[in-house]
Amino acid sequence: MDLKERIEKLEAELNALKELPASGLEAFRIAYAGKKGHLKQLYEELKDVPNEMKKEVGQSINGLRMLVDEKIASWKDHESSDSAKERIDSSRPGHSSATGSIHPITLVKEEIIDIFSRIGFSLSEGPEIEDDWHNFSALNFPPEHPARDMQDTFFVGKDEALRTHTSSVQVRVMEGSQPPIRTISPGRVFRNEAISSRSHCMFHQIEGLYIDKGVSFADLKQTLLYFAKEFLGEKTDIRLRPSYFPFTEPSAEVDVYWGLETETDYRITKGTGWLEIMGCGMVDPEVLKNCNIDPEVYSGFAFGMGIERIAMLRYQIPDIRMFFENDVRFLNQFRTL
Ligand code: 2U9
Repeated sequence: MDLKERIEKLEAELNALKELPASGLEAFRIAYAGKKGHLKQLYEELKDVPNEMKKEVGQSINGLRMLVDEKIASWKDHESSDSAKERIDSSRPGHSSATGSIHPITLVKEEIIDIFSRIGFSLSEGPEIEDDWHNFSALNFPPEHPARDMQDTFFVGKDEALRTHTSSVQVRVMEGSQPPIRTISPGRVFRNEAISSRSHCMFHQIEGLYIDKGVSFADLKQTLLYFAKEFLGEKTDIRLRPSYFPFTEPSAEVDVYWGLETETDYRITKGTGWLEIMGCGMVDPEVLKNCNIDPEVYSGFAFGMGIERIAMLRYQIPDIRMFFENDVRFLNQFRTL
């Protein structure tokens, strides 16, 4: 076989070779492009080709060399991706993804729900957009009460507004069932107020309601004392100061004894040692009547607290706005997972 024929044969062989031969890439490279490979041999023999044919034969060998280079390059890509797969080290530690933390409002809310559920309170929730009846009228707010004003309430329609308290949920519970009723309602409420470090236009409340035959003010005091001791410790004491709400009569503000040991105690209790944590009272007979419960047969108490206020005291958070900024440096401090 002369040189030209051998070149053509090798070219045909290479063109027919679609897959990397089983012997592997290095064996192929040595056979074709190695020191003693086909190409080397052909270039050696080119020396003896008569001058007038050298150019043509030389170009054929160059073409063959390009074909070999192309094959090696394409199989190299293949081989490196295959061997990368083989090189996966399954003993290496995996990537850990960041886990979230539970929001302090949720932590405090769940703790309060837990304490009341231990003495038989059930959970009730309701809509954030309420009508005038459930948010105001059923709760004995007189027609001219300032809370009904645009300046205090966010209206979303003629008769609908964002609820200003979760009492509206409890009106719905009373309308839908007869006593005994023992329920607590946590949720978001909205008030058209200027935002500051102490108040926000959106915050969370948790309210309780207990209606049955013979429920008295003594039951209210004892229930709230139980809550204060469970939440703040066995030594905690409470006191009730007279107050006023349209939906309870009599009404009271509840203080816990916080202590007067540090400068902070002086500051937050205004030098008294006592700290206000919630409001309460006996449900006004008018409210019971509005919700189809006979005030001649039943009586009840109710209480309400702002969850942000309680969480600020528990975790010494100085500014209510921190709850709603979602700054991970703040949120990460409440990791319970
Ligand atoms: C019904 C009848 C009565 C719920 C009550 C309070 C007193 C109270 C405030 C605490 C701080 C609101 O978040 S706050 O601004 N709440 O003082 N809430 S009695 O009384 C009810 C509830 C439902 C049917």
